[in-house]
This record gives sequence, structure tokens and C-alpha cells, in this order.
Amino acid sequence: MKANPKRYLVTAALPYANGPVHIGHIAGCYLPADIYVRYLRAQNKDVLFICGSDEHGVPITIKAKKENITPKQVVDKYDGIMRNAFQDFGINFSYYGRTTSETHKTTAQDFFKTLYDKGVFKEEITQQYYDEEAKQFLADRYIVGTCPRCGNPNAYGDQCEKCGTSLNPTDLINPKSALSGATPILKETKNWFLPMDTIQKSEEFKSYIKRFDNWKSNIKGQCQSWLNEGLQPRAMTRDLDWGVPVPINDANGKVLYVWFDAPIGYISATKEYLNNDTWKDYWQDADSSLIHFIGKDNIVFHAIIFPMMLIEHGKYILPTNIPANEFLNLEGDKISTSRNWAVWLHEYLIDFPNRQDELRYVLTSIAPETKDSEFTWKDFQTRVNSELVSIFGNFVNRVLVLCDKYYEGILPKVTSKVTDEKIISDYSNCIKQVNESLEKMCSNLDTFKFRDAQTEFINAARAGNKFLADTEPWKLIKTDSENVKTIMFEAVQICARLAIAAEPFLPFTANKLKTMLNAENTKWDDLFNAIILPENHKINKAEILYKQVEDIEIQQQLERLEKIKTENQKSTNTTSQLSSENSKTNQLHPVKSDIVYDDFDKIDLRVGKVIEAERVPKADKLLKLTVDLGFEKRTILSGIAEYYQPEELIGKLVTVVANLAPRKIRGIESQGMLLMAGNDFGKLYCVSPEKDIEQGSVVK
Ligand code: B3M
Ligand code: ZN
Repeated sequence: MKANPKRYLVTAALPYANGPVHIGHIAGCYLPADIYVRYLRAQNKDVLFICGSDEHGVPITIKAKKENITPKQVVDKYDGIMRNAFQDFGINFSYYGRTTSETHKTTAQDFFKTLYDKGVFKEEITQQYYDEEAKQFLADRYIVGTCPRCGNPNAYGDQCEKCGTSLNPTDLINPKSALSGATPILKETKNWFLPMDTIQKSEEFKSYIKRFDNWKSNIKGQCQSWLNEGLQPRAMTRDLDWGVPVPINDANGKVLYVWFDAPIGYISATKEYLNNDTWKDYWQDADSSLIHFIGKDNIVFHAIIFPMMLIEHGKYILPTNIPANEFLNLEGDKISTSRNWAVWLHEYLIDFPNRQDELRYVLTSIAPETKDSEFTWKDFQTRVNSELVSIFGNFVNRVLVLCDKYYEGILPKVTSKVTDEKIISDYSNCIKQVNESLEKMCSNLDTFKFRDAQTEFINAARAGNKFLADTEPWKLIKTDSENVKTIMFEAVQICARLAIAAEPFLPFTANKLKTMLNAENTKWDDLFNAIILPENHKINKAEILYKQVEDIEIQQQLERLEKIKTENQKSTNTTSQLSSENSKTNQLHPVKSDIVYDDFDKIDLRVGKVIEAERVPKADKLLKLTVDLGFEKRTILSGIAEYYQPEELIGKLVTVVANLAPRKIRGIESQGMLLMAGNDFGKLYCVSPEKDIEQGSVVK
């Protein structure tokens, strides 16, 4: 790390806008980045924190196909969900951009054009699979066939997920297009390659990789093994219709490779944010320090490919550090978006309102900084209850409550020197421990060891707690009220120091505590001050910092996961090919056994109009609807909150099972049911009459 850079540019990996973010993303990348940035900002450093949605690439088009909507609709949806979740969770980006923005398009195209004009790229004609029915070249993920190694009939063009072998599309036996099911043909296509083999040998690159020596060993190791194997040229353009168009003449129907455009997203977001030429100070001035926070699957792109692009461009600085993290597992299993095996951030925020810091605390405690680690709900409960509640929360609460009780919240004047030897030694032990812990906390923050840093923070709180337990002011007050004044005065100072130190890790708590202490203006610079709040300072009433996490809350989360596991097991035998989605649905839902007409006639189906719709608090899947059946209005709960915004439904005609016996869901009586159409992979759609028809009409 440069000793003292003039400014910092901190980036966090641009998440793909094809799904919401989960705790693995947060622990791996966004939370450590946020902690680091908050730490820098607290010290008044000049720092930009840049992120945004990665809205191009094949994963987005696959998601669009699955949900039967356009790629643009996919990215709009998930950009919104992620943006809000980050904000509610206190991930404090300076700017969160999108790679579908106009600025991004021109920035990425200019960048490509600069390299092109310099003659950096190698043009190459290769043979690639082409789907004659869908009339397009096929991305590797869109080709399915039999794995030459293990015989799995559903291997993808880039990898067999059964045996883990990485493949080329032409390795597959009996390849099929996942778009149309047709057998693809090989067709010639021209693409532009970054000659990574030659750049690897350049002086600039060789001098750049010396920086790896100071980086975390997981990233150093991965890069070293790539370099040892020898890098190969890699295509920076793709035959796809979703992405940034390649800005040269003979590149019709081609877009920039998503890993070419995505990291340039950091640059375009900075430009959008600063809106003038100062973006160059951060990207092109040698006094700036560029730090990328990422997960381990992104290492090669950030540590090798993007720096190569920057070197070849010529005007840019190169990353000072890339503190990449490993993966977080969940309850003994790999987190997986497609299997829904995750704790989604936006869902946590609904299930645990105003308890952001609890999750921040636990995810930092178990962050996969050096190796994969594991989140379990039981461990979440234990860490919150036995550390946040019992140590930090308890200390602060005791101090503030006693101050209020003894002095009505006005810090006492310490009149006489403390004479009691034991109190003197308890105090000096405590303060030594607090100072040591906070010093270690800072040096760990400087070196990206956020887990250790937070442990030191808690150690400081622990020392405060111990001081109270040792001196027992609640007993002493009866016999020695002068010394109690000193004890309480000092304890309040420690609370104030903890409020300052908490800011990077637990920003919501830090604010709350500062308000309670009436100390909103304290600065990071005060962290090592023995006296922060003077005599006669008035503090406010104590509020509880953290609630206990109850067994029932954990139980609910575990039940949710258990349900997902069962659903996943049910569908393990079905294939994952997009092309066979329909037959797959029929396998999952074989036609039920015959009924007679009288059975069907028992069901009273009616057309209704949704006149009110709202979310149900603490039930993220449910909407509470008021449906007008013409002859009466019904309250109906429907599990469609993931698929419809409440306002989209208002005025919609729907089909209602009108004689379904009422039942209570979450304490609300649901008087009927809506008919929905949907398979297991996409959205649910309301079954609605084709034409406007009176409410109450019979469906038969
Ligand atoms: N979107 C991959 C990911 O979300 C990719 C990161 C881009 S960073 C420039 O893991
Ligand atoms: Zn295989």
C-alpha cells in the first residue's frame, strides 16, 4: 500500500442484475468494502466508493428466457431490488451505477476503440456453434450435450456441473441448442482477442505483478497459478444481441464481452457521479489508490485481465490492492441462487426490521477472509445474544441507566481523586485494555483484517463491561458515592469511544449511541481521548441497543430453508435444460387422476376485480387483496408478492374460488383464493377473463 495516498477509489464488484443479493455476496464483498470506506471517511480521507449493477452478459439473457420477459425487464427489476437492499442495509456507496447507462456505453466503446486504434487486439476467425432456427450464435451456456468425461446428458458448453470438468462447446457429444433444441452447426465468426500471452511478457505487466507480494495469500496464489500456466488470448467480443455494441465497422451483431465492459463500469459510474473531469484524478493520477473488493470467483478478471486492459490503454492507474474473500456457505451447503439456497438480503431486512447491525456484526465475525466459512441461523442467534446483547449492549445500557438514576443524566463533577487502590487498578487495567484493543482494531482495519478488527472492538466493550463488574458501582453507591462519580464518569467516556469505534462496523448502532450520549459531533480523532464528554454534559435516556434473537425467529428461518431443501430434492431428477422446460413441467406435475363433472361443479369460480392491494407486514410473499365480486367484497390473501407489485393489481380482473372455506393466514381471514398460472421456474400470472366482464360472472 502506498504510504499515504492523496485519495482512495474503492470499488465493490458490480453484482449481476439477474437475481437479488444474498448474505454470501454481502460477507464476501460489500460489507468489508463498506467497513473500509467508513473507516477512511471517518478519518476525513478523500474517498470514492463505487459500485453498480452489472446488466450485461449471458446470465441476464438466461434469466429473461426463464421468466419469459425481456433482458431489460430483468435488469430493471433486480437493479431496483439490489439498490434498495444495499441502501437499507447501510452499504454507503458514493454512487451506484448501471452498465446499461448511456455514459457506460460510450465509456466502454471509447475504451475499446482506443485499444483497437492502438492495434492491441488480435483479430481471429473461429468456428462457433450457430443455431439456424433461432438465427444466432450460441453462448457456451446455451449449448447442452453429453459430457465426454462422465456421460451426463445435461452438460453445458462451458462446464459439466456433474463432474465439474470445464469444457469447450465442441467437446460435447450430441450438442443441442438450449434455445430451440436444434442441433447447432459450426459457423465462422470474427472476434477481437486481448493477447494476454504477449502482455504477460511486457515490462509494465511484470512490474505490476510485483504488487502481489503485499496482497492476501489467497489471491496471490490464484494469480500465480494462472501466470505459471501461461495466459491465452481471450476474446473481448461476443456474438450476442445483449450488451454494448462493438464500435467498429465489421462487427455487426457483436457486443463487448461482459468482462470487458463490466470493470469499465467502475469508470463510467465514477464519471456519472462526478459529472466533470475530476473523475480523472481518481483514475489517472498516480497519487490515487485503487482498491477492488471482490469475491474469489472474480480474481482473475480484476487482478489480471482488467489491469492488462488498463496497461494497454496507457492512461490509467493500476490496483493497489484486491482484498478478495472466499465463499460463505449456508447451513452446510453451498449458497446457490438457482436453487434458492440463500438468505436474501432484502428478505432479511423484512424479517428482521431495524436489525441491520446484527447481520452486519455476524457476517463480519464469520467473514470468509482466508478460507470458506459458514453461516448458520443458530450461530447467528448465539453471536448476537452472547456478544452484541450481553457484552456491548449490556455495558452501554448499564452505564446510561445508572447515570440517569444517580445523576439524572448529568455527568458528575469528579471532585476528589480516587483513593481506593482497587478502583485505581481496575480502572487502569480497563483503560489499558481499551487502548490496546482500539489500536489493534485500527491496524487490522488498515490491513483489511475486518474480522480481527471487529473482535478488538468487542474486546474494548468487554473491558468496559468488566470494569463495571469489578467496581460494582450499584453496591458502592451506598457507601462511597464520590468514587462512584469517578467510575461512572470514566465509564461514560468509554461508551463514547465505543460509539466512535462502532461506526465502520455497526453504523446504525453508532448513530443511536451517539444520540443517546448527546454526542453527535464526536470525531474519529477523539477515539484515543481519555475525556470526550466533559463534566456537566447532559446525556439522554437509555434505549436498548439490541433485542435478543428469539428461538421462534430462528425456527422460522430454518423452516423456510427446510422447505426449499424439500422442493429442491423433488426436482433433482429433472433436467436443467431450458429447451425441455415444458416437458420438465409435465414431469413435475403429472395430470391428476380423473374426476367426474359433479366434482368440478362443486367449485364456484367467479370473476372479481381487485380494488385494494397491500403487503402483509413480516410476510414477504403475501399480498392482502380486497376483491369485489359484484355481490360482495372479499379479503383474500395471495402468495404472489414476488410476482406482482400491489399497485399493478388494482383494477385487475381475476378468477376467484368463491366457495373455498375461509381460513386464517397470519391472523387474517382469507375468504377465497385467486387462480394463478405458472410453472416452477418463472413468474405466476393471474388467470383473467379475456374481455372486461361484470364482476361476479360465473367461470364454468
Ligand atoms: N458481475 C460477477 C459477479 O457478480 C460480476 C462482477 C463484475 S465486477 C466488474 O460475481
Ligand atoms: Zn461430466
